[in-house]
Amino acid sequence: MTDKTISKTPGLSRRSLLKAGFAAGAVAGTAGAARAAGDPLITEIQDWNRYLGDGVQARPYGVPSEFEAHVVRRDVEWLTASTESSVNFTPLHELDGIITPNGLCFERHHGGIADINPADHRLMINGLVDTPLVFTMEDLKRFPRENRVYFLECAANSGMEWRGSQLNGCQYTHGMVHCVMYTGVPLKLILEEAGLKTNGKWVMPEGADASAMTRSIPIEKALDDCLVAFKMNGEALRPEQGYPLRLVVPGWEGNMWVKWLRRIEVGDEPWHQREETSKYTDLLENGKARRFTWVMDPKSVITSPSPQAPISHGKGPMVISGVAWSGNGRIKRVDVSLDGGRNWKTARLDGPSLSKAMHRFYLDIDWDGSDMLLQSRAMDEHGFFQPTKNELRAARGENSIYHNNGIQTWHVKADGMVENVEVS
Ligand SMILES: Nc1nc2c(c(=O)[nH]1)N[C@H]1C(S)=C(S)[C@@H](COP(=O)(O)O)O[C@H]1N2
Ligand SMILES: [Mo]
Repeated sequence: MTDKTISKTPGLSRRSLLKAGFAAGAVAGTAGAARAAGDPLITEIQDWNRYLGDGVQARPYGVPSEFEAHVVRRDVEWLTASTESSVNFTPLHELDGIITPNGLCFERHHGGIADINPADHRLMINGLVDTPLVFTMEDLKRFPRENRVYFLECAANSGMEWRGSQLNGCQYTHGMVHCVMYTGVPLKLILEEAGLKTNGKWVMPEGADASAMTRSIPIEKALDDCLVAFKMNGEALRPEQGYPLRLVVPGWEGNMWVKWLRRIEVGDEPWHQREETSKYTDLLENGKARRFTWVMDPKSVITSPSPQAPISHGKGPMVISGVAWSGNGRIKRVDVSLDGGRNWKTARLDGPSLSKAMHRFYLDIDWDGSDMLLQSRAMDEHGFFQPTKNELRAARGENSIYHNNGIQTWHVKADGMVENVEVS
């Protein structure tokens, strides 16, 4: 193969889909090359070995090492008109395992981060209930609570890639997703406390922020696995994630996970709010929009190597790593291709396999130093597969932004650098 078989698309206007035609062979190598004799890091005493370090009062709330300062959420300036109604992205290429650290969870808000004293926060339940109720945070913490690990993905994740490969890094192409452990009260218990009327078929959560985010959720989902959560990864929700209270809607698009949750109305039909009509619907080729696309379909991405995480060690043993998730349940299998989708190997899933949570996969290879077209393809426990981007475009056209779960391709070059490309 030559470089001509691959297209790097700098803008949305130009898309060239070309043929991938090579196979990366496996050649044995060694990961631990012999280090030069007389390395001063071995033979000399270093400062950190000679002097005392900080004491226990130096860091009342711990932060990462100064050498990890590059591991941060990043935004794309041209993407949104203001920083208050905007988004930044999880640095997936720097993470491992399945849990996203709280300070690295991508943020998406429509009216900035609400600043709420929990003592002043209330949750109201009204509408088609026997007894409208208002809870304080303290009241909510007297209900039985649960701990659950779930991914949250914005429906617009990968939306900029619909018409061709554009952004160079999985942080930007796939970073509108995070996965944490929530502690919260099942929404069912709170609705039962108020007493659902028999014609109560929908709920509408509302946020206390300047955008007053509102969405319609069918009662079956509300009574199934939704949580009213106050903790993430064991500590209070971060302000960015809805402190002091957010709704957790497992497996469904992030927009429904209302942050700074202050009210839940029960009704007999959906409300058709802005965020479920003009936004967060998928405009099809025939001009009609898909209504209520709640579930996030199976998706995966290779996080390393990737454009922001090139190969720096040369050929030989290496770890290909990535994440996969599905709003339908567990991930059953992830396949990885080194040759743009012609041949597939089954990756190794590692770590907990939890329903509607992120899964970690690895493929351990011997890299022969030649070009690779890396792809990953997730399958969930119900047999749903990730489509290719062209299959997705054939089914839904190119007007859409939301729900792009197409297979991503990374072009790894002989020098280890990686580019976002498309193949066909
Ligand atoms: N109150 C409120 N809730 C909100 C939003 C918002 O702007 N206001 N944004 C929604 C969107 S579009 C997404 S994708 C998720 C993002 O959650 P995160 O900021 O924890 O990543 O929150 C949702 N809940
Ligand atoms: Mo979103």
